[in-house]
Amino acid sequence: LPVSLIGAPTDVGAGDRGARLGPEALRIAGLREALHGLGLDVADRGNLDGPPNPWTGPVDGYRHLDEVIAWNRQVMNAVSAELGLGRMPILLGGDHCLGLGSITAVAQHCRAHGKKLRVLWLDAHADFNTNDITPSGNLHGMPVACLIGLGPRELTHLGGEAPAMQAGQMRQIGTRSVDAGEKQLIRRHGLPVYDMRRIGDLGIKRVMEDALADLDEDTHLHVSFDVDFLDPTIAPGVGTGVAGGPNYREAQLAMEMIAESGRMGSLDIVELNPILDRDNATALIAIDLVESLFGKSTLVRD
Ligand code: DIR
Ligand code: MN
Ligand code: MN
Ligand code: MN
Repeated sequence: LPVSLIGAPTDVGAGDRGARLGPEALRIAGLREALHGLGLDVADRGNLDGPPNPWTGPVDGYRHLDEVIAWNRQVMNAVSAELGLGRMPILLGGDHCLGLGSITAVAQHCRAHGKKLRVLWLDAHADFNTNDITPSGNLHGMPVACLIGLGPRELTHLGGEAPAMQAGQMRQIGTRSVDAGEKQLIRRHGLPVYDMRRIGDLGIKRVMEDALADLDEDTHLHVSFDVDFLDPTIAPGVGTGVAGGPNYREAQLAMEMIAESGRMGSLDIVELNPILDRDNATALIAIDLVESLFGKSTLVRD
């Protein structure tokens, strides 16, 4: 499948500024060249345009709601356009509020083509807050709630119909920071979460086998890769790093197993914050893992 890079240089949904530089950091670290080196047809569509970050406080439990809506519309339209061309969109964030626009577009594409949707949410956080339970008002902590229909109408109905997906179509992996209200909401909605405790119990291999179970030829797999999924000792360039994440080998095995499923149809790479990074090391490790996602392996395997 040919792939298209879409930059969305914004941090309107985050609690720290700097994720707006994520797309350039990934380009400078050689994302296009790495994918090209795997034999892929890669087009870089450049960056989307949207409102600046007003850097103001929460209103009704939301920070920068209008700006988050505007950026997500841009992302949804750009991702839709690439899917319509038969290309695989790779969203370069930007903060994780943009996962809403990206996945809304993917869900519409699946509906139109009678495909099943599975979303892998690789993240230290559940991103399942709503305005009445959020500790911060930051919308990068709310996209999963919006996707299943909990949130402001402009976000839950971004694609016209709501919800874009059901909780049961998602698998969260690597979770280790969940707010008090989020915990209750996860339980109430039966959101499938493989937290770090579960990875400790079962190992990453079993967890990925479970998360990738029951995919068939008609399944579109969307991977939403929040770079803070990784342990902060190997990926310091993020705004909200949390100790106790997957190490390099666990992350690489997870990515290789996703590649082996053969079902990935779209990808987000979000929350990279070069301002907080050391020598662009987090962009480099993200690219290394994305190569694994696209099938790079040490040996020929069959
Ligand atoms: C926290 C932090 N749960 C919040 N969230 C995220 O503010 O809602 N950090 N997503 O990356
Ligand atoms: Mn398709
Ligand atoms: Mn996230
Ligand atoms: Mn996160």
